[in-house]
Amino acid sequence: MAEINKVAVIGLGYIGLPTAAILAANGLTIKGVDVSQRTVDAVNAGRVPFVEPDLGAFVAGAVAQGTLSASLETPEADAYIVAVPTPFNADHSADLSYIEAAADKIAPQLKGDELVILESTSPPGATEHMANRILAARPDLSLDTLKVAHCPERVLPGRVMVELVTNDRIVGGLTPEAAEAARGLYSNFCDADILLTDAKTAEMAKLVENSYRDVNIAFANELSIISDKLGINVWELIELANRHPRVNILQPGPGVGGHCIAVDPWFIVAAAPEDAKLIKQARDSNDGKPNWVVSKVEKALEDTGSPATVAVLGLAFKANIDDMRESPAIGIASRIAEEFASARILAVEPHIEELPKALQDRVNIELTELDAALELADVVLLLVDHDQFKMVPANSLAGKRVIDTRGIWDRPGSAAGDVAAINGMPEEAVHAIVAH
Ligand code: SAJ
Repeated sequence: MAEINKVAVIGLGYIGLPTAAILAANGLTIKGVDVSQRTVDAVNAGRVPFVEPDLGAFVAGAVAQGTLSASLETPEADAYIVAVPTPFNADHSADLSYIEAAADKIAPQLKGDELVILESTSPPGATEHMANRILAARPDLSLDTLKVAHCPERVLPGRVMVELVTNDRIVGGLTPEAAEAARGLYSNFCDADILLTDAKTAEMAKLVENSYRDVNIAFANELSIISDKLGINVWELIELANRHPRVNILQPGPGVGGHCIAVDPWFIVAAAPEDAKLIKQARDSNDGKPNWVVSKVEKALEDTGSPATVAVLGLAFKANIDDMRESPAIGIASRIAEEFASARILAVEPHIEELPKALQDRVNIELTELDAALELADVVLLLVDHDQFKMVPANSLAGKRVIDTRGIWDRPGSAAGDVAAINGMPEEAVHAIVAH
């Protein structure tokens, strides 16, 4: 196969853009492709249209060097990396339409010996589906020369630029030659092991990794509900249990968000509905956790008496990012606004300028600065453990009903100790700190 100098990265989102930028930083010429004019313009101006530490410097540098540019059109290239969304349909099966659209744009550009990589998280068989789509449009080509592989991304949002380099990678080829070629491309920036397999195993490995995490978070979430019922502080419980050398329980929260862990396990369930029982139960448990949080708010509002003001701290799907996709916090904020119509909801999210669309129609919810929200609130509902919230002085919670779904204050040795200890704090406020 010809040497790879020019790479087209299709989809300049949370994965595509970092991958494009790091390849460009390593000397390749990268053409980024996106359907959004706004994204294309931002990248061509050297800007990143979302928050990801260190990515800005990579993109600005590569654009200034002329090694990275973006366009709406798919160009000719030596290699293509498809990093488009794979949402799920109403029945939880995967929606492959973005992959199909990318394949349709790549097909006319091919000469025959290029490398086409699917990075998008996909159900088993999706890489083959993409290849079949290309070959149907280009019957003059075949997998004897065209190389098609799946290289699932595994980077953690917030640490993408580090983990692109340090995480081991799995590369699954439709042919061994495709896997080898993909390994060659990723070795431009990946310092860790690049492990070769077939495409279906690589697809499944990605889904299994995220399902493993989902199942373990579901366990932690179940423990938080049980502990609440039994009057046990779940954060202390987990800390203690984790002192066992072979126990490592994850952290409970208000539910599981993001575009990966809340989505990918469904692809396994859809592929083997009769057998994926534990995986499905974990999805259902994690999806059900927001109901439990809303019931906690209901109880706090009963105690407070209405009309009350509720500060909702955090809307992102996890700490220190601006990503709102599948965020349980947004669903919870929306439901509180709807179910407790007389309550005033003050949403605090330091990473955004305006309320997400899903909340804009709610008349009783407003985006508020942290200090103002804490001052006005009767009930403080902590949904995301952003660093800013960890700095909240314990005395600004005094006298309020506090529901700490992430355990940043409500854990022994952390701010909760301070909250409980502050002078002049009414006894009932101390008891109102909900242990779960
Ligand atoms: N969460 C908890 N408790 C925990 C850990 C996470 O409630 O102990 C929640 C988070 O708050 C969030 C959700 O789970 O709502 C997912 O967050 P995350 O940090 O576990 O994962 P993501 O979605 O940011 O990234 C995951 C990672 N997968 C694994 O760790 C196995 C990442 O490596 C993948 O690349 C990414 O999915 C992806 O793109 O698939």
